[in-house]
Amino acid sequence: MTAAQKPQTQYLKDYQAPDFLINHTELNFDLQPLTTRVTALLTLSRVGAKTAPLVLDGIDLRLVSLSIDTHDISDYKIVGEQLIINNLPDHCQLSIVTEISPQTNTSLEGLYLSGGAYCTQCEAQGFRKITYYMDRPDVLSTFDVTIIADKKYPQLLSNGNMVDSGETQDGRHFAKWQDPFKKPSYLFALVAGDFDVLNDSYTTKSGKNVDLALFVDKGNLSKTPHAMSSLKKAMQWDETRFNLEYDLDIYMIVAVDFFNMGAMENKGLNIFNSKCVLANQETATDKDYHTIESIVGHEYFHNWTGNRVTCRDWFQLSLKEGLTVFRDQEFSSDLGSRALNRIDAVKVMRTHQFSEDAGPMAHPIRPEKVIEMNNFYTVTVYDKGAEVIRMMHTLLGETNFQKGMTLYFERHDGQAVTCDDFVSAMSDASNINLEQFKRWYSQSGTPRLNVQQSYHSETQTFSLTIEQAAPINQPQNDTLHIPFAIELLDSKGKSVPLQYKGQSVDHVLDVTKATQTFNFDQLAEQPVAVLLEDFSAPCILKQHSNDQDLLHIMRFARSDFSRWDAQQQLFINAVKRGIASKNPEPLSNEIIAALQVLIASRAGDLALLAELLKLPSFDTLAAEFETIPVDAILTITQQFEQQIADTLEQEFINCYQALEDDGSVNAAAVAIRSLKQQCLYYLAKTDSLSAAEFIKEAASSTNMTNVLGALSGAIKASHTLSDTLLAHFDSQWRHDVLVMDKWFALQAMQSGDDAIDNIKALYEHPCFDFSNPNRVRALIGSFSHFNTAQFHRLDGKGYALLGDLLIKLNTINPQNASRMLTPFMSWKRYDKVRSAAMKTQLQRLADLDTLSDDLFEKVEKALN
Ligand code: B3K
Ligand code: ZN
Repeated sequence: MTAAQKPQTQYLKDYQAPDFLINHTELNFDLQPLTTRVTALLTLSRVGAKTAPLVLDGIDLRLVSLSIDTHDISDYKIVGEQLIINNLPDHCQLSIVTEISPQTNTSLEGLYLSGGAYCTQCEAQGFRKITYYMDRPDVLSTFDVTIIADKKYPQLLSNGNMVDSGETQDGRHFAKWQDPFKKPSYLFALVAGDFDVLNDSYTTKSGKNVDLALFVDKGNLSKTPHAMSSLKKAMQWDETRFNLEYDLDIYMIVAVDFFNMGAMENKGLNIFNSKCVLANQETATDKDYHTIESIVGHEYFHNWTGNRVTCRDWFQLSLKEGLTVFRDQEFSSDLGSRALNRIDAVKVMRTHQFSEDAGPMAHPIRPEKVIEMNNFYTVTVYDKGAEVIRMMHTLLGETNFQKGMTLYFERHDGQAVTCDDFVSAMSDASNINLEQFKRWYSQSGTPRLNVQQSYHSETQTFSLTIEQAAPINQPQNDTLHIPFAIELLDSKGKSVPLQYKGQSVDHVLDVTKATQTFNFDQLAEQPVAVLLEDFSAPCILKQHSNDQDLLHIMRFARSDFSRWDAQQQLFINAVKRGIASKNPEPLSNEIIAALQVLIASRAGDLALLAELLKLPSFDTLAAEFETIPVDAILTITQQFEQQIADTLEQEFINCYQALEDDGSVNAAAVAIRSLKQQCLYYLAKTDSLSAAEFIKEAASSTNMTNVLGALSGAIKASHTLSDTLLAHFDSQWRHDVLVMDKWFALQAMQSGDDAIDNIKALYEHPCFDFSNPNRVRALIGSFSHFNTAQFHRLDGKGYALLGDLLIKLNTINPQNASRMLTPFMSWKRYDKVRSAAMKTQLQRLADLDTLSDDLFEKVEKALN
């Protein structure tokens, strides 16, 4: 790659306000598969220097004409991906006619035609593939959009309200939409297709009627009620908890099959990946139901946190994403189990986010430099971003936090702002100083906390000394402001009041120094400390808890999250001991006994109980080691699971039989199914006849949660029933590609020497399609993330499978390629043979003549 070809890096420090505003945008689309004509009429006004040219972004566009107030313009040039126009008057109407080819656009960015419908994806910088524009989030404009298309696309949709529609003279038809709210180009959307529609309505708390419409492929109406009811729950929740109401007369969601991510919050016209909308009990699992509710909520919540107040520049992405993830997490927690939602969020942090933050793609939640913006829709910006908001919520409390939100909207409604603006609103509304706290926005890496405990019986004093150690592999490590929540338990398991010298002490300790000691007195015995309760800060906690303390916490902590956390730590300790010793000990009797008590009790939140029975994932365990001992982790976890399965077989059978699943979708039934599945997971590892019977029974159920539980349990245990069950599933579901994705994901889990060849053979399956991100992720994403033994084969065949795929995707869909690359990013953390084999694959990519910016940025970082 020559210097001229090398992708350009953009820096936050170089931000400059725009020289022009686009007060109004009129767009006219004449939709044709290979030649869609886009006419843009931009009402411009100069706000920068008199001499400044107008610089518009554009990619893959054929410029047909450029005129101003009816005169053609000649004083322009196209340099790379920019159209530069000199000598424009201070106020003018610029007309730009371009042509694009939606049918050949496989990047799924800009305007594309797939699965029989036209649709758009503009965030972050896809609008420039539609027309020349100031494609940056701080240019806000009102939009009028006219869509003309063949009648075989009966629905023509865009943002805002439909103001006109009818036939054209040549027998086609049109619709005209107006969006009264100013928005940046990334929130523009257009859809043209032939859909079934579920209509509904919602009355806001101030009495405004909002039409709701959910568009899906023909024949899918029976799979829409859950998404619609999720939307109404989200609308109501945002009114109750955040006092935020919807603002347009109509809210539309369109589900499409070809989509690069989950969904997109375009103003008034959300576009969703069909897998995040469609669900009924036969085709979707309970987990799918939960995901749909959460994503529908997330996109809806963006209407205020993202659309009404948007980002000044893309470095500020966490302003809307971190905050909106926090809001969707709270939505799920208020509606369902807070503990389980917290556990899920923390699993993501401790596995994906911590590993990103310690690897070559580490970046602060507000990145400072970017080559390809699409590479920064990361677990760091989203999930760590949400943790940062959560910490502010912990420091301020709900009342002050809501005051901060109100002030944020008072100050910034209709604006494009920065993360600093958000923190200022929070700080000003609460009178809490957040200056030091702001460092969370600029520092990458996971802070490590070393905690020492000491107890002095003479003074009945207990001390906790917390030391902030530098994150691994990260340069900057200024001392952070960390809310560190604790609970102290006495030997009977009672929570003891926190006090020192006659003053009560808040259970959230304000850690602001590099080393800080907190004292507590009036303690007649040494307490057991529950540390970083509810994961109150995204840190790695280094402590030396013994198994006795962990068992005590697991039994008595007030936080369900912390009980689960202690259980995980017990397993982690056992795995580490096992790996360190030549003759690994089995799990201790105490641990087995604790599990036995849990299963026998079948009490409390059964879904939490199911979680408590699970060993930590491979990724969780891998995070404990500098060089990941792949084989040792796999061997020891298999041994432990076999031990649990064999020792507690009868308990699992009893539990499985005692639980009655009535097939409904309420929380109690969902919890029962998840516990039954966990029992089956272990039972599949035994030769018990009951297991085979249960598997057959569940696999033939009409509830997808049960079917998938049975199949995945059987396959992971290499149960003799696996092949028959998989073949049956294929013949039963071939007509439904979303369900077949579950089958591809199961196939990806296979073991044995021929696993790679078998997986490759599935590329020929009639349902497989390289240009559909769902299919690719189901098969190869599942393989590279979850089939640890096969992906990390010592002969390198697993890596080559992914490498070959990435080379193919580099041209078809760079965004998807870049996401699929992630497992290679941590190549340096494996043993010599494996890391060399992974590096070979990265080098193959680096050597390509035409490497997309998306892959270039990650490959270059990984190799340097
Ligand atoms: N804002 C979109 C993500 C856009 C991704 C662009 N590569 C969905 C969301 O976070 O709600
Ligand atoms: Zn979002």
